[in-house]
Amino acid sequence: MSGIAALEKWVEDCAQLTKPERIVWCDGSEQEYADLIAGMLRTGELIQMNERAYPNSYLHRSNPNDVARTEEVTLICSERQEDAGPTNYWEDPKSAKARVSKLFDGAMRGRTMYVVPYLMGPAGSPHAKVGVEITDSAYVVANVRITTRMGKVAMDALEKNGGQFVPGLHSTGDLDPKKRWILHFPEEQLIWSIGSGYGGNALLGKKCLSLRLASWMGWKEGWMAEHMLILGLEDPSGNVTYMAGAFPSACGKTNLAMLVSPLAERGWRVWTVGDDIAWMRIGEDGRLWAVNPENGFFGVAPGTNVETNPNAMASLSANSIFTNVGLTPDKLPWWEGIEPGVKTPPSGTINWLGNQWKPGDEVVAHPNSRFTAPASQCPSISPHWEDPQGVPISAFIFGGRRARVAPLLYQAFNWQHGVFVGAGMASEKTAAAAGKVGETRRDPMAMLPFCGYNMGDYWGHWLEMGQKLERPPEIFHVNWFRKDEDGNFLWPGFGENVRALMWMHERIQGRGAVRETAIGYRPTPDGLDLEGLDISTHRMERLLTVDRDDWQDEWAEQGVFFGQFKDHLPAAIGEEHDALKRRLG
Ligand code: OXD
Ligand code: MN
Repeated sequence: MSGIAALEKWVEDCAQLTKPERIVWCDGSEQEYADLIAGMLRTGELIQMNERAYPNSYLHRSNPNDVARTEEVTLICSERQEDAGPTNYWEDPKSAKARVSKLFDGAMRGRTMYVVPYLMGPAGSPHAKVGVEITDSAYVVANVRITTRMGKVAMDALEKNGGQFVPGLHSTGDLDPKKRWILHFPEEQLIWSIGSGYGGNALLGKKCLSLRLASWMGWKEGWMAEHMLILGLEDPSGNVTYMAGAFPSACGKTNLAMLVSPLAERGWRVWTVGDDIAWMRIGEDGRLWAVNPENGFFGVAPGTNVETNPNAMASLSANSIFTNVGLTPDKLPWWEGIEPGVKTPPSGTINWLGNQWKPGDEVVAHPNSRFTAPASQCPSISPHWEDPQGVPISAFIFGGRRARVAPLLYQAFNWQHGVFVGAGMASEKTAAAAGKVGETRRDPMAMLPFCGYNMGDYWGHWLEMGQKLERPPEIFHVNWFRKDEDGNFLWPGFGENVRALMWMHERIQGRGAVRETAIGYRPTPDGLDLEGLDISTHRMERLLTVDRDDWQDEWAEQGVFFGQFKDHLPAAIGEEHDALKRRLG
């Protein structure tokens, strides 16, 4: 939509439909935030945390039926079904609007309607986009204020950009899962979401705008919106090499983006640019430049602690909102793994449902419990994270969670092969989406739930972008999660992953010891810098092995997956699949 008049008209139309008691335009000020918080403390939507340990921080407990993204009610409502493709749920836009507008009818009766302008991307950046979310949830407004640049700054950007904005209508409705719908109208660039107040279902700037609608825009306009962290690897000479990494939800993007290097004394360290989303355009120099459209983190809490991710712990130490974690009697947050080695919470801890925790209870925090924290509080935040033109990307890292099959680390032969590696990605399902955890599913480029158009065309777009780039990024694949026969992880992970980044850095420079395998170049067992790490050559061999039988099965599964895209599957992906077969023998 375009123009202040269009914005006002849309707000009026939404009010007529949803019938709120009052309308509040949010300006993003401190006072407004303080008033919102005070209101939610009164209603019990928020609980104040220990003010000394966690200043200005709050706990929210969601409805127990509303704890994760719900993919089967997330629809792409493109005019043509084939533009949504076989991996998206689709409905004709007219029928979706007719059906779901009945649910919106009167949904805000007795409630406040907040009009929330927000900016995705740094202020003044040519990459930035304005969104306006209408919502009846004060909790959503507070989260949007942390995770985006919200209020006046967005209205100023809207004025400067000629009035362009992406409208998103959100209501929690009655939180009945049967009346929950997250609808995307890509041709119109419009979002409708009802029946959920949680994460990517409700903070419409995140998955809905910045990935599903933005990926469609990028396809039409020649840029990329990806489910990727962005990090900078500083080498001993002080140079920083930027890399973007696609991992499925809850597979360690935040941890990798905020990695604390055990080799910092030798001059290797990691800077954080973003932990979830990258918008990338081709720069005048022919390289790919990335910005993080977000202003904060909506990270998975369980497993986060001072050893696994000290930078996340520092980020969430103030001005944060916790969702569905436990609460100790001292009003501190508690989740599984919050203290290294500690399995049970202090006595008197309340679980995520608001009940007294007792020994034998399954969990204290919900597995998809989250922290919402300002990115500016992250000690490793890059000095360039708000550069309007972004940072130049030298490598893409694809990865997933796989007990077998994928080795610790390998490099694609070239761009086309790398796109195939991304298209062939698979990972064990996590608690970030509703459904069964642990099953392996194919998740190309970690975009399965977020690609707003036909994934076959999406690979075609990747291939085309590669042709336009003078210096396309090198493409790597990692798997920190490989296990031995007894189910133990073979690789220590976390900070030690810097060693994989260092190998990538060497490869980007055209150096580094490799062995060619059927799936790509892998390091030789002594190719990784393992100084100070106690890990045997035998173990490294197991981590790096490419098992022919496993890969033959993998090849067959990939074939079934690719088959559904029919004539939308780019020929190059088919060629790479055939070539893999030949190399496997
Ligand atoms: C997220 C997700 O919340 O991917 O980032 O689910
Ligand atoms: Mn994500």
